[in-house]
Amino acid sequence: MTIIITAFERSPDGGKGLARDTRVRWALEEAGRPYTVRLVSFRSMKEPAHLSLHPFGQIPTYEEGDLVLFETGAIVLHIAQHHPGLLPDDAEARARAIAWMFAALNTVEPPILELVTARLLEADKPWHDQRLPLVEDRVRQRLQQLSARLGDADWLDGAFSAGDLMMVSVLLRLRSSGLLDEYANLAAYLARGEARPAYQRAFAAQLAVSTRKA
Ligand SMILES: N[C@@H](CCC(=O)N[C@@H](CS)C(=O)NCC(=O)O)C(=O)O
Repeated sequence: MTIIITAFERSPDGGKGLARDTRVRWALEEAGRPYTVRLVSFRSMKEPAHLSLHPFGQIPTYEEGDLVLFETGAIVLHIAQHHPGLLPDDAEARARAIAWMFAALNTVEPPILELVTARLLEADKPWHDQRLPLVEDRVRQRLQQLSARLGDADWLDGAFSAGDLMMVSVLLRLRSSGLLDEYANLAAYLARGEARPAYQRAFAAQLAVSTRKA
């Protein structure tokens, strides 16, 4: 069955891979599933046709036959549950990999998004300079904890899984902040994720949208 995802017609990051369609593309590439992409403008994302797929008017969405999904956690989990390569066969290891997906989205991503917001949208506020270090410290706290748990392992729990895919995707947003460089094992973890051929293909595909001729 054809898989269709949505992505920004013009990604605000200009193809740096930070828009969340990249993590879905990555999961599909890891699973070896072909897909097509419907590009949406910011305006059309808020119109009824897209809102019927995504109640919050965002990307990405995922369509496969009658199934329509939104939320990257749900989409990547769906892909991982239906194709080999992203979740271990052992039931307990599988549950732990899923826990890492939730940890990435619920525990690590929120302070990172707070930092992105502080840097991009609050730079002109009179309290910005006082708030920024507080927000950075909340990110550092999570990175410290994650770094301690990862130690010198390649991946979070045994072999690469959807938990790593989601964690690497979330951490990538920190690249420009320089905070990751304070944790050598996390920087190396990120580099391992980005070196995966499936990630490379996903990255190239999303970049091609930004560099295409009009
Ligand atoms: N929790 C959602 C977040 C989706 C999200 O924030 N998407 C962004 C692009 S990365 C978006 O569509 N932003 C435009 C908007 O919210 O209007 C997920 O993981 O899918």
